Amino acid sequence: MKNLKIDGDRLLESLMEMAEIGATEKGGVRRLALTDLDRQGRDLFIRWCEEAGCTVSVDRLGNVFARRPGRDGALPPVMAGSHLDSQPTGGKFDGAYGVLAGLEVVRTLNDFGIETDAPVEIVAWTNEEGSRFSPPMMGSGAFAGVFGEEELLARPDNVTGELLGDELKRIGYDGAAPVGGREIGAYFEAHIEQGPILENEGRTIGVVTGAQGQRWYEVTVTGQEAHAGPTPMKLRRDALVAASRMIDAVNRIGHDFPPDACATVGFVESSPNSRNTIPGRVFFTVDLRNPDDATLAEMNDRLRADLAGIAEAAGCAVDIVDFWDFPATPFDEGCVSAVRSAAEQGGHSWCDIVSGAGHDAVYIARVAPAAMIFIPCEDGISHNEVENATREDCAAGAEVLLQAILDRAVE
Ligand code: HGY
Ligand code: MN
Ligand code: MN
Repeated sequence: MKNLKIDGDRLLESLMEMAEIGATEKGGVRRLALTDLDRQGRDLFIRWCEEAGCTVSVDRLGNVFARRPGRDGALPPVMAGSHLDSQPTGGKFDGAYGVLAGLEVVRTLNDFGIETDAPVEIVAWTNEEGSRFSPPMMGSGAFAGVFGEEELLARPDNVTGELLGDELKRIGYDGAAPVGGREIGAYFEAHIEQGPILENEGRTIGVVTGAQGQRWYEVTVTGQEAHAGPTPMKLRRDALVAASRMIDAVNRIGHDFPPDACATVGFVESSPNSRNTIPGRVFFTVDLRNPDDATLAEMNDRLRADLAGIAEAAGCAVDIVDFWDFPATPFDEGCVSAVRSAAEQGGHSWCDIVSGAGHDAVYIARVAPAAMIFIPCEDGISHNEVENATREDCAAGAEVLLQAILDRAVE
């Protein structure tokens, strides 16, 4: 079975057809979690899985599982998947590649009439991105017992306030299957790297050994609304000026803990957002990351100290809420070496790599042996409509996924 070849053209065609759902003018994808477009993507995925002979189930949080039977149905399934939801200005490959590479594995096993011992399941997790509804990785997080179902069903859309549970019902993906509570033999997730390392190193496969830790915060700066004309500069308590200094301080934290630290402010709301009123309130988010937990803790302390000092100097109040976090997460050695051997035997150039992004595999690693396979993306760009990956790299990643799955699904 070492020489099985997946069908790269078929994989790319499926990726491009999926990318038509939510296609944007600049060539990207906007398929926010639990919108009608997310429903259309799920429906298409399910149709393809059923055409490939899979049995599909949906759990109470909308996670979609497509099961290809194995010789022994009592064995825990070997699972492959990722997510179909995207960022607002997302790309064609983030998430969809891992789901459709899993489908390509099933299609290839069918082509060659291969029966595995363990069942093989492809999964599309609900709301990995955490853009419309936060925090991210909700479906996999609930499956792994990190989040409670009721807590997630009550989460509001970050802009409109619509509740996740209502949207799940509206699109018809409030499934009947229980969330989690069942064994997974092994979980593999293929994904674009979303950074520049593989491309810069000239490698086709990233053998992902783990993911860096993340901490997300919600910051509210409170000053005083006042008239932009009569209010003397020295009497102002301008929340937006204070927030802008804080945002610069966040960026400096990212630079002050080299070589791996990352620090980002991605969401900002200023009120009352009127041209001739001094802003009295600003809400913004902070995303800190580092592969080392102790350094991430230092970054946290620095963040709190810097923002408190800036607020005081500006005569404003600042409230910092710890919103969500997960520690640096190593993947299962056995699964990682299955990926490494598959890359090696497939003749693909490879290197070990730590994931800069969070992925569903990070939560599934808490309840099952898990690992990831990265492929390069053009210029390392992702969460951007220009996101791109080559047919050859997509095919190589799917082949490695196939062999890693066979390594665990065939005794
Ligand atoms: O934010 C992340 O790392 C991922 O895209 N959810
Ligand atoms: Mn992703
Ligand atoms: Mn993403």
